[in-house]
Amino acid sequence: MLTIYSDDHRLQDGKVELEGGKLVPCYEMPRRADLVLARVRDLSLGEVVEPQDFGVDPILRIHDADFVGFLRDAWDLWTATGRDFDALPFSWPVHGLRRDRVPDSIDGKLGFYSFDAGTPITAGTWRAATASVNVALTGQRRVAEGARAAFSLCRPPGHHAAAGFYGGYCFLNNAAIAAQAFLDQGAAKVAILDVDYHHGNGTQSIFYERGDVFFASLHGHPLDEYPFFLGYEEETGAGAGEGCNANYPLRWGTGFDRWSEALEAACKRIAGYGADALVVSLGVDTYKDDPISQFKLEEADYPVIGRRIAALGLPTLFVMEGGYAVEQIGVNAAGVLTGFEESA
Ligand code: OKP
Ligand code: ZN
Repeated sequence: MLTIYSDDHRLQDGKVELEGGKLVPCYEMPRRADLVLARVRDLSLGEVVEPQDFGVDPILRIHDADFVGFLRDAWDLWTATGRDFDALPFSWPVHGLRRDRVPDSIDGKLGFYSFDAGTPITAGTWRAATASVNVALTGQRRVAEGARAAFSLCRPPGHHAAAGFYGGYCFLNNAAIAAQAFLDQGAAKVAILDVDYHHGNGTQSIFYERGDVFFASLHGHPLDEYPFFLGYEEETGAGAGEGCNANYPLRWGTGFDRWSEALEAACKRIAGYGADALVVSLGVDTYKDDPISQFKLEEADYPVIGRRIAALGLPTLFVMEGGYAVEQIGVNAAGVLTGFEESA
């Protein structure tokens, strides 16, 4: 399988995130992508190529122009206030507060365009996030041109980013932008399967009222787990998108027996939808030793996931999302890909 990778991911190297009342070192670190790439090379999974530059237009097919402008300018606005450390928000326009006015203050803008304090904006964030989009789009192009599958080794991840806000280590929604690119190049319907431990709230919200993208997600139950405020089973889509959203929330402690039943159900829904292409939001933070997650998947489970996805028989783009048991991330991510290749 072809892998797409850019060294520019290193430009996103935040120092701290707010977690459980403390500022702790960022879990989402450059070494994650380095170890996935190392494993891809060790296994000789296939060629590794650099991304092409697709510019800002495919990003604007998914994200609001004001939000994209904010991400591009945020670091300059932040440093103009005399600060040279990472930018984190601290106040948000929640219930009853005004969302119809965007503050001039960079601190106000950070809160306006984010949903958590775990996602630092740094000097290199815009370049890293746009490179990650190009990694996704280069893989998408190869699949659209006839490859059975490709692996976009995206970093930073994307599935928590919505049309107009960032968070959850995500700035631009790589998987959503790639799905839209399939449609713009002639696909009638695209499915997105999100197997990351966390609910893909951004991806769901982007496509919630659309019938041309089916979104299925297996994730920690919102009653238990971040991002807490979306991802219930009863969220099935709205308007033209009614019936095109499927959530499989699973409680803390879920092991592969229960998880793979949900995968089977999600795959059956995707098979019934009749997509022309599949985008997989590939997070491996479902692993038993992940430091921020509470599922119990084991190393041997990941190739099984890949085989089940391959059985859908769809042109498939894998897009890297989460996974924070860093020393194991390469083995588990590549495990999915080799499982897929064995049965493709
Ligand atoms: C990004 B992706 C955990 C704090 C949660 C945010 C997690 C973002 C995960 N105690 N911090 O879905 O892997
Ligand atoms: Zn995750």
